Amino acid sequence: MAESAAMQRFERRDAANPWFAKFRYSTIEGLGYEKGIVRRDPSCIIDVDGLYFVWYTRGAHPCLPVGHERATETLPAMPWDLTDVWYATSDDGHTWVEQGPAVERGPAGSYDERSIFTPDVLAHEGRYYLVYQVTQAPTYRSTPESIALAWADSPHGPWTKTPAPVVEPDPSGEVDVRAHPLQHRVQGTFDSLRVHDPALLFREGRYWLYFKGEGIGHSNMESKWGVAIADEPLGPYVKSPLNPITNSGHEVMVWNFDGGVGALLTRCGPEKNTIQYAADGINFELKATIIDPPQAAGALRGTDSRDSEPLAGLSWGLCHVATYSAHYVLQGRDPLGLLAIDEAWDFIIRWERHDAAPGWV
Ligand code: AAL
Repeated sequence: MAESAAMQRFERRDAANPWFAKFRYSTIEGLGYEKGIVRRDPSCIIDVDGLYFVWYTRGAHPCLPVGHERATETLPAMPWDLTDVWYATSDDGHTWVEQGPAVERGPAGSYDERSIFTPDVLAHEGRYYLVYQVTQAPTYRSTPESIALAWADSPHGPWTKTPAPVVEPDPSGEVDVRAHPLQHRVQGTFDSLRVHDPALLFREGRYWLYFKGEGIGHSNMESKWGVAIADEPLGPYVKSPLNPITNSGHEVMVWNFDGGVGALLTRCGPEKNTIQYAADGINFELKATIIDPPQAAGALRGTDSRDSEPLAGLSWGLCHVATYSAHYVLQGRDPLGLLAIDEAWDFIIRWERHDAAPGWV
């Protein structure tokens, strides 16, 4: 019997796919909406002796972001400009207590003088590692961004920064720093302008630093991911010759599973809103197409999810609501009360994966 083109490529129902996920959202205490304060890009969450820890971008700004043309030493260009990395703790994952700064901007002239943002955390062999983005002043539309790292013996710090960034943009391409990346003189590779959204995994005895690239001569909305690998946690990190290792995805969310790496790709590219898996950490395969994933998600890290189900690394966590977030118009309803917000200060909410009622998938 003849089959339509669609049915010829149909593999399995979502309900029968262990990689398929649905998500639901709730507001949280302590890191929620607050005029004048930006909180965004939460890290993964770690459980240290029964207490949850999260790190995130935090800025106390005199006004909403003014754009790169009007930014000054005190006026932020973007929500993640003029920020530091703060941390919070929680007993239950719903009520969070903001503890204060973890890693702050460095003095004038240092590699992280302008902003520190978008952290992720790795707890490994009794030590804690934070990876995050850094910028120098002044900030223009095509100012480069790098990834730096700090380590501590306690999740409360104190944190020791590496003397230099650990991942830098690829040195290809040419653009005036004040111009838009698409007004390039010479097009560069996918990560020639900025490296973003670091996430650090330990696997096969090495440190795998996944990141998102923004390229000279490329749209910010065609983002792709790369990976840089090191034998020691503080580096040196060497970029994979197979980068970019995804063709889609925005903020990086990866987890260990069964010796390989699971990934949640959102917002950008032909494979946006998918869950993927790479048995070797590099060659990703599409496993499920999903709807309404968390934006800039951080998930509860398991101690060892190798023998559990594929999405054990994606059980619950935090994510942010930014001006572009789909959560603002969640299927025409507004369960989080977000439409009452009149100024776009980014804030953090909770997501959790949930099994839909039979018949929904
Ligand atoms: C986010 C991330 C990175 C970018 C900015 C802050 O969504 O992709 O962190 O630099 O936006």
